[in-house]
Amino acid sequence: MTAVEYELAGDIAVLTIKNPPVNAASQAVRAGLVTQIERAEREAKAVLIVGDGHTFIAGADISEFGKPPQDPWLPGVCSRIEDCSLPVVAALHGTALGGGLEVALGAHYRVAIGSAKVGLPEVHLGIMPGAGGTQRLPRLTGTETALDMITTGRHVSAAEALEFGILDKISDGTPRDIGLAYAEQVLKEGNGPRPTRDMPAPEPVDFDAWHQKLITAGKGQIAPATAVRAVQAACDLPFDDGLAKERELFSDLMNSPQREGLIHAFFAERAVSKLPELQDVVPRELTRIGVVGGGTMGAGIAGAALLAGLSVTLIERDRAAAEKAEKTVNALLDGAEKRGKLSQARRKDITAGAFSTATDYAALSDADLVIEAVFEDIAVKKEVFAKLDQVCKDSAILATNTSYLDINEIAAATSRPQSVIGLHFFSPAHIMKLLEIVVADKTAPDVVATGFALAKRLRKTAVRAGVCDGFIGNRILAHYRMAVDNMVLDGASPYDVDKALVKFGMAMGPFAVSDLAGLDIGWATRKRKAATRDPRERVPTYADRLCEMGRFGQKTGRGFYLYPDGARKGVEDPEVLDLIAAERAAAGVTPRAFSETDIQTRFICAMINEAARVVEDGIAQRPLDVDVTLIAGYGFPRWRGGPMKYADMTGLETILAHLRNFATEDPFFWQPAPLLERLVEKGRTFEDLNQGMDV
Ligand code: T1G
Ligand code: NAD
Repeated sequence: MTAVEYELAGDIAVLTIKNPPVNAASQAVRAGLVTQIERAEREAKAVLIVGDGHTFIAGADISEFGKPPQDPWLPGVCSRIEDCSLPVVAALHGTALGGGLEVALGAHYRVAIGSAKVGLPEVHLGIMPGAGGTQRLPRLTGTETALDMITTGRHVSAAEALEFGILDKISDGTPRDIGLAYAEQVLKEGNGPRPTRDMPAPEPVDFDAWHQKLITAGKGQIAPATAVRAVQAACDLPFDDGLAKERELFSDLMNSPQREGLIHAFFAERAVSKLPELQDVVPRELTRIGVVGGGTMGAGIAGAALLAGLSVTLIERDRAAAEKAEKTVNALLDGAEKRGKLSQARRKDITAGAFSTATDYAALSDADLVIEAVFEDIAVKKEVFAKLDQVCKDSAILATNTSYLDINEIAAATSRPQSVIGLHFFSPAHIMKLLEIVVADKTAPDVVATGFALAKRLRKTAVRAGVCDGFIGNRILAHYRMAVDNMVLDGASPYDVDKALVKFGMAMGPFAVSDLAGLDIGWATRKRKAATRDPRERVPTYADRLCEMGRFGQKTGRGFYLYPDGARKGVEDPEVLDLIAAERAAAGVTPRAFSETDIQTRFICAMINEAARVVEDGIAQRPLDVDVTLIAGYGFPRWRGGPMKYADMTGLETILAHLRNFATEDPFFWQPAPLLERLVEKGRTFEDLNQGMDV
């Protein structure tokens, strides 16, 4: 099979790209385009380029990144298309992204079907357009629009693309038919090639302001700001010099660790849901969802399911609580409607019965799946599951949203442990991307498969986790939290810790996160764990003092930070520093200084060390599952690829050396994970484990 098929339709050479699943511009596609353009010049009067299957071209072939480049390069291919002596039309459907849009910009005319989308999403991969996109797009759209598209990477609808001047026409029909019709019209009107490079250079804008804005907004990510300089070159330099500047900046980004991190994240996010054991397993049907408990999580889960087109019955303890939950869900739906995420028709369905509340569990008799989100108390949960087991139909799946509790114990309260699973959503549940699918000892494969199918329906990133205290994410969180708490006890200010970690790229500092989630959650966990703690463990108690003062975080207006008049961004509070100083004195600690690097190193080493244990214990199946969990649920910078990728890129021996060094102060907490020691000893990496190597 050739990657670019050639066919003569009258005077028009039709070049069809065939490289499933997304027609990525692989070496075979690039070479095929050049060969077939040359053939068309000998045999035809015009050229049409279309994609076979679902889409035009989704971009360069990402799997070739990091490997030696193979001729012909995409920039040369786009220029060759533009230099064609015949008029070239590109007809778009599906997505024309990155190098795909650049191929279309190399063509002289562009048409699309109405559902097509175009974009230059390279910044999401840590790079920028590298095949003329930064030079040709602004010539068509003007500088501001091109800067917006290139620096956000957003997908633009066909209608917008027409308005921006990217498309010449939108038509109904197959891409081949609408493309042929347009090419015939071009020939009939006697129009020849119309190279974008010959269009006037775009007008300059305040590029320094754009650059500065994107440096600040990038939180460490450099690609969007770098792309600004390439667009600037389109305004300042002749076309060929602009292309050379684009190539130089592109190569810098291609060789950056950020590109490596983001490409890892891209493939890891797709690998998490591909579990060999589920390959031939058919998920159970899902139409009706039950939710038990309509508090913070239950209401959010109900909202997420309703937004995905499922019907929901929510159970609360009494009528007043049910009405309160109904209000919360409706407010959440109002918000989604305002943001254009919910159609009026669907809203009507929801009001007409797709959503209901009840206090009697019998209302769940026909539910396909029930998700429990009641208080985090094992006795309450067991009682709820025993009741569900009685009222729900035999095929129904019973899921718990517990954050920490033992799902095997919950499953044992039912007569159907094979149908019990953990579905651990994150707050706010209708927004956060992550869903941990927690598989208990007896959970059946089709129940696991149904969890993944639900996640797909809800557009969430699902990661398989095993049962332990905190599963993947919260278990690792508890450990790195302890590392930062210890640093504060030893002399660091929580505010400096937050600043250092935001600088590292975390979405929020850990103390600001605690204030958002509520300090009472950690307090309850510390009390729960107190009885079983290893006596060698250091347990900083200053957060308990804050809780005793009623400082539970944002919801009480005071936590680690102050939130005057309902402010969402906290203000530092000297009283908290005094309280911590008093705790240090009581514990006999002489405070010492921690630099920004000290804080970042301890934080990331604690995270990696516990993550290695989580992998060794089989709680996460592969290191990449940890990476996706931390990125999608815990604000870890995507451009660093996740903690395990970060560890590989830093060098595992370096991480181990840090751990051994910290262990001289606190041997219990910093004891290196055996898996990490083995990997270093054998010269292996976490990526080797991702690839299935046994170490
Ligand atoms: N290269 C290689 N494989 C790709 C790919 C690509 N560009 N895009 C997708 N795949 C694989 C993906 O790994 C998965 O494989 C399958 O296709 C289906 O993807 C010079 C530098 C197109 C919107 O960034 O955004 O052009 O897991 O599950 O939800 O400037 O994929 O089945 O084995 O995501 O329907 C710019 C990236 C590249 C687009 C489809 N392009 N892709 O979404 O399916 S850089 C992108 C996407 C560039 C030039 C440069 C999405 C999609 P498998 P999927 P989907
Ligand atoms: P919440 O206190 O806001 O809500 C719990 C709700 O359950 C209350 O509205 C209560 O009336 C209701 N309820 C209690 N017992 C009930 C019963 N027997 N039948 C029906 N309703 C009952 O709690 P939450 O924050 O929504 O947490 C719920 C669960 O989700 C917990 O297991 C928690 O660990 C987990 N979780 C919470 C978060 C979070 O950030 N809040 C994140 C992930 C998971």
